[in-house]
Amino acid sequence: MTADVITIFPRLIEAGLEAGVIGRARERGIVDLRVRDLRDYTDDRHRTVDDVPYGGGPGMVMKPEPIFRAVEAIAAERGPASAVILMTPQGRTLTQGLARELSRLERLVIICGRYEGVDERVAEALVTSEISIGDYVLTGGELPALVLLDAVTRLVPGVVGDAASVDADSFDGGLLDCPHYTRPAVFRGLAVPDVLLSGNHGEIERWRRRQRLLRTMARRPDLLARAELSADERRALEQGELEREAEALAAKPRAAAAGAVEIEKKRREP
Ligand code: 9D3
Repeated sequence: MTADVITIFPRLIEAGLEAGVIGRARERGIVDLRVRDLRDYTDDRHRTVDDVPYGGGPGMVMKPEPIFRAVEAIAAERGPASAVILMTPQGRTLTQGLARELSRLERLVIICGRYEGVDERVAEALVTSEISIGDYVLTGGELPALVLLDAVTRLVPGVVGDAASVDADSFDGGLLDCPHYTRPAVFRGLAVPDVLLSGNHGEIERWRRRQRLLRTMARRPDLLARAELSADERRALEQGELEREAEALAAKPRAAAAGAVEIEKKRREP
């Protein structure tokens, strides 16, 4: 897979792609990720990428010409893109399913917006998908592009060494993860659940599965409708068998910093 990111902050993108699993995948040649400085595709002395909005209003709009030239230059070098993605708050929300679809494509081009937005003709005539990463306001499309590339790249075969940990996301069927612990067995009076020290692998698997169900009920009940549950789990859920324990888990006290207490209270009593 190749991906070319068009941005006015190339160092920000480059820094985000150097570290960790993705950095290693690039070094090993499994993915070919390149950063393009939008200003390299301008033709004026000041390397101008923005202009005032037609119709007036605050802020600036990204000019279409440099973006069209950048995408066309990438196509000339790489061959035509499989998808030209614009990172924008107006896009469809990135999900694991969308990341999976994008990971199967050969050639991605990703455009990062800045300022008030991008000239609409870019969206009309160049872009194949507009994507957002969620409903909160950022200052531009660069961090969203890194989030998208992180989610997509790790799904490319060979990028994550342990295929089981990639598969877990899809096979584990839409439930939240169970709690994890490592040594020591007691830390500042906080003990690891006994079952995890028991060596009884059947019991450990059952405990983990139950924790995942309880956590999902307590924190993300919206996920349960589409989760892959056994017939017995569905039945237990519908008869409310885990309800009280999930409620107790949701109400369980966590670390309390002054400012966080009110925020977390709203989480439990929306
Ligand atoms: C304060 C400006 N807003 C006026 C209603 C519009 C606006 C323009 C540009 C809001 C955010 C941005 C910059 N954000 C992105 O380019 C962006 C983004 C985001 O802010 N949240 C989630 N996903 C994305 S993808 C691109």
